Amino acid sequence: MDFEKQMNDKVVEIENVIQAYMPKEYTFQKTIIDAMDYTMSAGGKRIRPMLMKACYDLFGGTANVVEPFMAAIEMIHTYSLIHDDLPALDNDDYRRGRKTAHIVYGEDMAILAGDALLNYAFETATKAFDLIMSQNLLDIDTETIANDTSTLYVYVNELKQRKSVERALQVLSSKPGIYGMIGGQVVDVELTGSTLTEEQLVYIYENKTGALIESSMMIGAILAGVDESTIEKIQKVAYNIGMAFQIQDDILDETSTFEELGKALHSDEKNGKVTYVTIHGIKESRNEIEKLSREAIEILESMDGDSEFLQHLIEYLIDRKN
Ligand code: GRG
Repeated sequence: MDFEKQMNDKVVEIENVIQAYMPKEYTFQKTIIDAMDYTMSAGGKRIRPMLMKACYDLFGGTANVVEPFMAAIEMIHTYSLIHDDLPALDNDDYRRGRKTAHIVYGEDMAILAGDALLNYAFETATKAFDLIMSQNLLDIDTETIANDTSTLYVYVNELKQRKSVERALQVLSSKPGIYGMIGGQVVDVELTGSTLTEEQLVYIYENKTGALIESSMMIGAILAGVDESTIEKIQKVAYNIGMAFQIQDDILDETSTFEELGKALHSDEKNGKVTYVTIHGIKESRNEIEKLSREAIEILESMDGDSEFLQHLIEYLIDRKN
């Protein structure tokens, strides 16, 4: 099957997963449910859940335990976009081809919608525990479990899955935080308008953008039950993808069109931001993207499993037009 068709099919699957996990019930707080849904349902490439699922598949995952995490990572990403567009930060009027949340719902509701999505992401991810409960083993007394090999087998298996979900939750909660995305965003905001050292620029990119990409791919691998050294390799692949993705984002900010991007161009220049492109120029930036993605593909090739889709996805990401 050609890559584009495969990718479109996967986006449809992801949209269904996201819809299944978005909140539906409300009473007096309806506005916040609408505001959350407004930016979530505006589309977006759904790269993070796609990378997560691709890693889960690559390492032999076959269950639906990954689905609440796929929805959760997109909720966290969307919260960051809503907050990033606020007047106090980038002050952008368009996102994903629509007026931004604060323009439509007001600044107060946009702040709350971002907060709500971050919180709901964790409510959603913890639903993974319900999906791995094969039966209520806690109701069976310990002696019965110990003496019955088949119950013991189910028990130990469930325990392993619980450990994976716990580990995935740790990654999901730490990567968007102060040692990840928020850390990168804080430095980005503080140093806007200043000249940056290469070290500061790398810190911003690996955290502001890279952390969520790393968490997506690591969670897919963790839930599939891989060992530590494989998690480390996947983290390195994700690191390179994150850096390349952000440099490509900088290039698109200078070279794309409003129609393709679904948001205003030259926002870095408007906000006085130094980027990889302003420091190194477009040609060198493209070479760096090429190098980072080649390295990522080489690591994937050195690993067991069929990573063809993931490799095509990396190529698509570095060549993307939006
Ligand atoms: C304000 C809490 C807070 C965090 C800000 C993610 C972020 C950190 C800001 C968003 C703006 C930005 C340029 C971030 C870098 C990561 C990036 C390129 C985001 C856009 O991701 P895409 O291209 O967007 O995947 P879609 O709309 O396709 O989901």
